[in-house]
Amino acid sequence: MSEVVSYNREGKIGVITVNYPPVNALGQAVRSGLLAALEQGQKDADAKVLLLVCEGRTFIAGADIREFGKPMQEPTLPALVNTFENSDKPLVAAIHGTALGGGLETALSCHYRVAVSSAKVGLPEVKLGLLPGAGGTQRLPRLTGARKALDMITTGEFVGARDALALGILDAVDDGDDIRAAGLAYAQKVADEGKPVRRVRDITDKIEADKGSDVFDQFRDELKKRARGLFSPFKCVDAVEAAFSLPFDEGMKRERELFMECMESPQRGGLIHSFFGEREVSRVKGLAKDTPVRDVKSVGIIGAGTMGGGIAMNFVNVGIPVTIVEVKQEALDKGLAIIRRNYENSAKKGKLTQAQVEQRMALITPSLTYDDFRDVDLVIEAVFENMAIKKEIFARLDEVCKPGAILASNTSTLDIDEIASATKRPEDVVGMHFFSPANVMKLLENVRGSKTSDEVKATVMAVAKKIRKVGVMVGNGYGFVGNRMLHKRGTEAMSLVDEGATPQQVDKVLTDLGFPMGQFAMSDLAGIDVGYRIREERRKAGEDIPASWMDKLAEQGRLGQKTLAGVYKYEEGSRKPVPDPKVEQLIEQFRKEQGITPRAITDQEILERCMYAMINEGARILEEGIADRPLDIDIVWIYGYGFPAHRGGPMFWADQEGLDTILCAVKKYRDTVGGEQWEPSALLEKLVSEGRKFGDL
Ligand code: T1G
Repeated sequence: MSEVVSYNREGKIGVITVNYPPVNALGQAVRSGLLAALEQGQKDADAKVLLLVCEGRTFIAGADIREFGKPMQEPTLPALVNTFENSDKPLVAAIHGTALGGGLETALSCHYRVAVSSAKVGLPEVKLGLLPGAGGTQRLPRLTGARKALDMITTGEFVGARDALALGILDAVDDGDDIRAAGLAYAQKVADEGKPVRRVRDITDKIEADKGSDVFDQFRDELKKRARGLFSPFKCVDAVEAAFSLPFDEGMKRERELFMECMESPQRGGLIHSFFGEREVSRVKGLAKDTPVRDVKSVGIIGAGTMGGGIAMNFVNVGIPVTIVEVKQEALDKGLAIIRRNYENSAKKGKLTQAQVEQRMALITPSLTYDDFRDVDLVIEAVFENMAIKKEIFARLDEVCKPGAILASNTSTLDIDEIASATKRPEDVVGMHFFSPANVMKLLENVRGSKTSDEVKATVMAVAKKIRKVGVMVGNGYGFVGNRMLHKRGTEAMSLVDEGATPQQVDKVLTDLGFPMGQFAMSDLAGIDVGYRIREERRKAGEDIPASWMDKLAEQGRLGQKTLAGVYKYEEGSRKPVPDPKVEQLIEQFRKEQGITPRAITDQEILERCMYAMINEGARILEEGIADRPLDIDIVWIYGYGFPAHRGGPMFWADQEGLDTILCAVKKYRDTVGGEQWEPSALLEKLVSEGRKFGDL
């Protein structure tokens, strides 16, 4: 018998138990173990009914993703589930935790399914650039009908046990939390009542009901909007449609063909890289697993503006009380009013009850004095980017906060060490860079200063997990990882427009690549004044920052979406960027003043200059150790800057593009465009000369 699957009998019930931590994934050992256990159960004359149950925290959470891309080993999953379904003894699946992907498909090949009420089921393969490849697209619609099956399979969203019961996916839900007992009781009932083998493949009423329906085309149209540029969601619809147009076995064949097409798509590689990357970034290089973590049971926030308010919501959302300090009462009132409005909007959408709104608002204490920070465990400063003001604040925090309190800055560019130098406890100072809107964006760029202690680093990574953010630890340097690379892309985007491109041409190249919005639409969202103030700060600091047509927009009060005019113009109540002839005139005027003769610029040049400048900078960031691994950069960009996850992030994408191609282009632009951003990174040169990739680092 295999180590990971066991068989025993309890009375008339043959019990097949999977125990393969952490999530009982269907690796080769589990698949062959299941097959052997099923065979044993078949042969066990005293076993009238068979029960499939799992040890640990969850039922099978899918195929073993780590096996993808490697040669497929027998038994294959489709063969296994068909063998299960063909069992001539009733098979019951007992589900706890999450029955996902191949796990749910295995349960669907059983004849009855029972779950504890806390369980969830789902077919999230589409999130990995795949589709359910072991019968999920053929069996699920036989239970739920076309629309619900399409919804579950094209979104990958999980469904709770009670809803799954209502949908016919489950046969029973047990209110207890002992899945083995619940499974045995249900299997006993099947045995006692002599319930027959019931194969999902034979259930056709829902198939007949939706045969020839236009729901498939409706989903294709809808996916054109919500899955723009993605490959597998459309294949999911094709596969489910096959269940309504082909006999079962041919439908299974069609599913396999479509599954293999998804497997071969580069998007699968990008999405799986993102899946594991999101988990890997939580393991910080050089930080021991058992590094002590401080308790963070109360938080202080300085500034009730857009960032401060959003940051506060993250903590009260998980029940951590927050004290917000502002300089003036009206700023405080305005900030809290925005937070309340955000929650009430969620309540209007049914995402929160009014009681939950009040409960969260009750966890926020407005204040006008730092003294109210004396007992908090963590303080996050979220005021606008001015070093002098930030140092003043940290000096004050140093006086009032208790020993052991963590002092964090939400700065998006400034030097953490310089901020820390304003205190006598630089080891307790760290950057916690949230992204706007802070209550929505998943990324938290945690910035270690040169003196930040391991305990503080481990604590802010744990805080990220606690407030449901993807935390990435990065080093201290201008713009850290994300903004530093964004700045290079921005510089190239600006130059491309100076030289002849239009803002909308540049933005279209980026949205065609898969970004939710382009460089200039993003500037309009963030506010033209934000970039303008940073440039003015740097000019005041003596840096030679050239004039730009963007400054003229700011000086004319075209600050972006908030003034319904920036690089684009906006209709009242709409976020849709509309090219504005006035801006084109302004840019033409600017070119004249700069003596620039515009030229035709290709989309390929725009792609190369915007993306390769970022990647060259990403390589420098790795050289300097500001990012420990290429995947840290990838996850920062996917969760903080909308880099399309199906391309795996900038460094993963660069490997797909070919580092030699990129280096060649970098050198071309060094010689033609110029600028320090086109000096090839030593790391990039080294990898190319050794025929290696970022993925090899
Ligand atoms: N394969 C391999 N490893 C997996 C895994 C999987 N399916 N799921 C999780 N892990 C690892 C994960 O990397 C982490 O490892 C640890 O388990 C805990 O995960 C034919 C083709 C189950 C909801 O897409 O959504 O079936 O970092 O940190 O927050 O149709 O993991 O500790 O080393 O995420 O509690 C379909 C993916 C596969 C589910 C648990 N299944 N997993 O969340 O813990 S494709 C999925 C999840 C398929 C068939 C097809 C979540 C979770 P480490 P975690 P969690």
